[in-house]
Order: sequence, then C-alpha cells, then structure tokens
Amino acid sequence: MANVKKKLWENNGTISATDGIRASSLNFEKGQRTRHQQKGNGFGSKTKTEPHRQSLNDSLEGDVRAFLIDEETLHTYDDLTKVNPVTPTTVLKCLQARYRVKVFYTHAGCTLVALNPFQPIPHLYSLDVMKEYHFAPQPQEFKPHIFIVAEEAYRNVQGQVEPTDQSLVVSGESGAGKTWTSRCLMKYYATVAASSSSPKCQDTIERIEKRVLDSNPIMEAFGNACTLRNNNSSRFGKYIQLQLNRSQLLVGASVQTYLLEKTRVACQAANERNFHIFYQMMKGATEEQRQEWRMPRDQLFAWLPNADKSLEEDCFKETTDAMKNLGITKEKQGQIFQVLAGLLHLGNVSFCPPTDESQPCNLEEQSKDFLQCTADLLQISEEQLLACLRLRTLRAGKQSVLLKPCSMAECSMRRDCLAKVIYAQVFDWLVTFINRSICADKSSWCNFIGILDVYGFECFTLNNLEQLCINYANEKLQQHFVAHYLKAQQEEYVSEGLKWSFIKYQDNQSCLDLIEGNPTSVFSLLNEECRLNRASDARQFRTRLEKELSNNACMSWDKFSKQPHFTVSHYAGRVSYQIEGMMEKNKDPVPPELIHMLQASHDPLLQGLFAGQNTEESSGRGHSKVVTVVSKFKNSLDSLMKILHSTTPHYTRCIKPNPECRPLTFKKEEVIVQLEACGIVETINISAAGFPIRIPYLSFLQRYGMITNSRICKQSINENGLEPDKNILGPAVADVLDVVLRSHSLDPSKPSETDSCSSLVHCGKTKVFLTHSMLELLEGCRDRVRSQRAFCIQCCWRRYR
Ligand code: AOV
Ligand code: MG
Repeated sequence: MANVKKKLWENNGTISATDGIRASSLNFEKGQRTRHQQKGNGFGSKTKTEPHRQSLNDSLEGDVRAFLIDEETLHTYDDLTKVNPVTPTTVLKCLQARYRVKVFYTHAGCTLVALNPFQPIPHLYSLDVMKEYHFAPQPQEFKPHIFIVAEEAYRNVQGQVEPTDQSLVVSGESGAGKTWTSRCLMKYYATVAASSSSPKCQDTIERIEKRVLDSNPIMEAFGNACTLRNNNSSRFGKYIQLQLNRSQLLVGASVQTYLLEKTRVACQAANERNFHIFYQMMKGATEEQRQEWRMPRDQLFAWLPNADKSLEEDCFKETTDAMKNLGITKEKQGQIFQVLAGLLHLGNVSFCPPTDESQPCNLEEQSKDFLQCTADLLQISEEQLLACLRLRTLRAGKQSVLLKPCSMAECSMRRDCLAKVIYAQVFDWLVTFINRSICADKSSWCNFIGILDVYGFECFTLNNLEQLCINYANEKLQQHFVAHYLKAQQEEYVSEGLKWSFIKYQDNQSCLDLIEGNPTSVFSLLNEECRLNRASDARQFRTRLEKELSNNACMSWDKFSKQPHFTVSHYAGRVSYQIEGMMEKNKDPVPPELIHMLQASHDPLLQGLFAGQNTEESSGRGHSKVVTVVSKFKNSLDSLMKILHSTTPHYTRCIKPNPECRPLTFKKEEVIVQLEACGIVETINISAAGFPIRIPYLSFLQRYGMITNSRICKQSINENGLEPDKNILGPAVADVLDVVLRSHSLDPSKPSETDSCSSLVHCGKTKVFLTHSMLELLEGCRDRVRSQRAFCIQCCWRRYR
C-alpha cells in the first residue's frame, strides 16, 4: 500500500480507469465547468473516458470507415467528446444526424453547440421543461439543452468555495440564434428565480422579472432590423447582468449596450430594412396617431424600404405594452414616436443644385411639405432646419460667423447626420430608462449572471466601418474563448507539471493585432487620419495601410479591385472592407449648429436629450479632440472583456445550418466552415483529454480529508490559513485518492495504457486535477463516510440514553 501511494505521488498520480461514471455538481474554482461527462452510451469505443484524439488532417476515408459501423446511432451522441475519431467531418456528421432527428443541442466538451431549427419547436422551451431541468438533481443527465447551461451557471453562482459571478457567452454568425438563445436564458432565470421565492415576496419578484423580460421587445424594436442574413438582426451588442440576491432570487438587472448601427436610420442596403420600430409604427398606428404623425397608410417613405415585407417583429402593440410595463408613460411614448415620425419625413427631404453656385442648394419641390412636417414633429423652426441642412457655419475669430452654402452631397450628409444623432440619443435614453426601471439597489444583490448577445460575424458584398467593428467584436470574443479555455487550460497543465502534449488551436491574436494593436494597426492609422482633420482620401489611406501593415499575414488586397479596400482574414472568414466613407464614419462629426437647433426645440424629449451637450469639440480646428468611433468601441469592449474575465464563463456556439434561414435544412458546407472557425475540434479534444476540475490541495483535503481521517490529513487541515506545504499536503492528497480508487477496485499503481491524460486524476504542483468521473467517486466516498459517522453517532447516542 505504501508503495502504491508512493508511486501515485511520484508519478504525479497518474491512474487509469476504463469506465465513465457520472459525477455530482461541484464548483471549486473559477473557470471550471461543473457539467459532467455522461456515461458511455454504448456506441463507438468501449473505453468512454479515453479521449480519441486525431489530427485535423485525418483523411475523410478514415472518418467514413469509423462511421460505417455507427451511422444508425450517430444521432444518439449527446457529447461530441464521445465521437471517435474527432475530426471536422465526424463532428459534422454527428450534428447532421442529430439535426435530422430534430435534436438541436449537443455538448462539445465545455461548450454547447446549438443548431438553429429555423422554426418553432413545440414544447422545447416550455415551463415544464424548465422545471425538469431546474429541479433535477443532475440536470446534466438529461438531454443536452440550453437549460443545462443556464442551470449550471445558476448553481455555480453559489459555488462551494465562494459565490462567483457567471457569464453566458453566446456566439455565432449573423442569424445563428444568439438573440433567441439569450431570450430563452432570460426566460429561464425569470422563471426559476421566481419559482423558488416565497409567496409573500412573489408579487414584487414577478414584477421585476416581467420588467426584465419586457426590456427585450423594446430593445429589439429599436435596435434590431431585417438584414440580408437575418430578419431580426441585432444591430447593437448587449450584455445584460441578472442580479441575484443571497437566496438566488432575481431582484434586478442592468443592461450595457455596444455601438448601435445608427447609420441604418438614414441608409439601408438593398433588400434590407430600417429598424423594426418604424415599420411597427407604420403598421400598428391608430387613425388618430396617423394624423398626429402625418403618416397616412399609403405614404411612401424613402427611409422605410421593403415595408411590404411582413415580419412577426412588426408588432407595435407588444412594444408599447412593454414600454408601459417598464413605466414609460403614454405621454413619453407619444413624444418618442412623434420624433421618430419626424425622422421618416426628414428622409423624404432632398435637394437640387442652385442656379447660382454661390447660393445654397434648393429644396426639391415635393420635399417642401416633408420639411414642414419634420419641423412640426420635431418642434423646431422650419427656417432654422432648412438653414442647418444647407448652410455651414464658419467661425472667424470669437465673434464673427460666416455662413457657407453646402454642396448637394453635404446637404444630404447633414440631413442623415441629424437623423442619426437623434435616433442614437433616443436609443440611449431608452436604455437608461430601462436600467433605471430594472436595476436593483447595490445593497440588495450580491451576484450576477451575465448574458452576452452581440451582433454576429458579418460579410456582405460591401462592408464598411460597421462590419469592421462587428467582426472585431467577434474576434474579441473568440480571443476570450481561446485565452480562457484553449490556452489557459493547457498552460496550467504544463505549469502544474502534467504531461500534456499541446493541442494546437488557431490563435486569432495576429488578427486582433492587425485591427487594434499598438503602435500600428488599422484602428490606429484610421484614428490618425481622422485626427489630422484633412479631407479624407481613400486611396492615400489604402497606400498607408499597405505600407505599414502588409507584413501582417491577416491583411491582404485584391489587386484587381477598382475600389480602395483592404481584406482581413478573420477567424470566421475573409472580409473585404471598402475604405471609401470609413474615415468619415469614424469621425462621426456632428455640425454644432444641428445640436444648437435641437437644443432650441420645444419638444420636451429633444430638449432633454440634447440639453448640456457640448458642441465645442466638434467645431475645433486642426487636430480634433473628438473621440473616434473605433476608440470608443475599443474602450467599451475592453471593459466588457474585463468583466468577462472576472466571471466564470459558459460558452454556447450557435450554428446557422443554412444561409437562407430555411427550416430544418442542413447544409454541410455552411456548417463545417462555422465549426472550423470556432475551433470546435480543438475544444472537443482539449475537453476530452483534460481534467476539467482543478482543486487546490488544501481545499481538496478540507473536503475529502475525512475519507481517510489520517493524522497527516488532520495536520494539513489544521494548517488552514498558512501557506500550504506541498510536502505535507501532497502525500495526504495521494492518501485520500489511494483509498478511494482501491475501494472501487482501481489500481492506483497502474499507469495509463494510452497516455497520462487519459487518467482519472492527476496531482499537479499545487492542485489536484480531476475528471468528472473521479469527482463522483470522491463524492460517493465522502457521502458514505458521512453517513457511517452519522450512524455511529446515533448508536452512541442511543447507548448513552
Ligand atoms: P442572431 O442573434 O444570432 O443573429 P437570431 O437569434 O435572431 O440570430 O435568430 C435568427 C432566427 O432564427 C430567429 O429570428 C428565429 O426565427 C430563428 N431561431 C433561432 N434560434 C431558434 C430556436 N432555438 N428555435 C426556433 N427558431 C430559432 V444577428 O442578431 O443577425 O448576429 O446581428
Ligand atoms: Mg441577434
């Protein structure tokens, strides 16, 4: 026995086992997951705990051979770590087989893969299903579902060692199902956090849950739009923190939003639409409202393209009901919609060239009424509006002011700018209002579960600054995943002395360096160009990019393209960005006279939105002090990353099975690209081969020391508070492991048959690394010891009486 122990310790505790066993839920350390690998389901290899690693370059032939045997039962693989061998093709086949039988969720080690069915699946998210997962002692034993991830995070909040904030990171390309998934998660928490509340406080809790859920239709109405890739595409990023009190009840929430694509208000790509809210108003307004907003049914608005397309999102009543529930009064709602109606009219204002070049542009004849309506609805002076749109104010010295006629293009830009600045302010006002309505007092909550839903990776025929920012956000998330899971986990194995052969993964650091790095990157050059405050020249900028960044492998150019552009190789694919217009968008200048005009509006909403807005910065000469769009976006994402790093993350990968959003249609070529882009094979391999549970020695002994109750264990535990001494703790840990394994007829001395990673347990330098199966063995032993002790105490008690 002593020899065995010694060997266990000296060999860093490599012990093999041949059976996968379910384990109970525990949380020892930030960053670990508590979902457990399930018992071998009888398919493929018999040794279920052994990982099946194979290089990415496995031949297709090999894959097919492996599946000839199991083709019939492929759909039953609930966890892709069980697929043998793990290659993009085998993973794809498994997912396809599951999709065919309408199974949309599959575990992939530490992540959950969610395939979009593109049609509502009855009962998949019903109250009963929520309850099943919530009340199950081991929800992991149920079919893979987003509710397992939700429940795991919920249980993890009250971790065994200390409560930990959790983050649910939902990623995937545009239309993959992130927003849908986020809604499901929010509904889940709104339900389970309430169901456990006492009847006395049920009332208040329900109100807050309803308000939290009601924030969704409002933000989607104002922030989502129909694009070529998704009829309900999020045009802003969102991180919602659900605030939980000590009893794990939902007591509030707060929302942080990221970069709304406000350009959409004034400019919609072919076959795309404006934000849903405009269509909702157009379709859902009462006759009275139509008159008030000057929106007769047959009125055509330039900024309301594709209004004939009928979408379920065009539901005005749902939005206004939600606004009401959140406390936005009818009066305030009226002010908001009146301003939005004003913007639609503004979109129909256009100019024609003046007869004399020294004169300002003329209004098109049919624009006159629209200009009048805009001025009425925004409650500003019509003359001032016209002047602001076609005359630029130039300041010569402190006192004198010159008015210079704008070109036609400038007039249109000023019109669009007015719409964008108003819409963005309305959106921000709503977010602030929502936060005020749902955010709990800091003293009443202690932990949060954050749900991240950002715009997915996009690649259109024409891509500009918006797509660059969206794809940059996705790169940041991918980097978080890579850094947190793929890299950190493997590095820890090595630093703890485990024999670990690195599994290669695609690191997207060089792409991020290209976009945001220091000192030279696309963002830094773009900012420099904007700060110089000179007329933007796309070709010049393109030459600069080529000169400064051509050594980055993620940057390339299409030599035959007529338009100045640059191509970035993102982790999810190559995207060509047009440079024309990029600098202007990055500067996002707002002529001060527009702000002055809005400050003078009689509309209480506009007055409130623009009161106190500083207009000095944008009017400065030479080096502008204006903070650019990309700088702001980068800062907000950096803060988000800090929050994510401080929480325990849970990743869900949404996959879009076909680009046309057709129900139950699985296109292999589409899916494989997404699987490869997000590094699914590497994730599976690291998960399957690794030890997902890591427990510092002292914590281990504090929990499991009772199994042996030896002097050394007691001694170690008594050292609580002191720096643990590995020389005492290590053997004590080995002692416990030895007892547990022997009690299950496992031979601790026998080295693994394949390699050190396919074992149940490993003693590192400061921590014990466990598989879920080993954790279950430990928990089982601990339970037995506890019940034996309880029995002994009872006997003694009886004897004593
Ligand atoms: P996204 O958030 O990932 O795209 P959505 O969540 O809006 O994508 O999903 C797109 C559409 O797919 C939804 O409107 C639903 O019709 C359908 N869908 C998604 N998940 C499910 C599901 N589980 N069951 C049924 N239908 C589903 V973007 O916001 O564009 O990145 O910027
Ligand atoms: Mg979305």
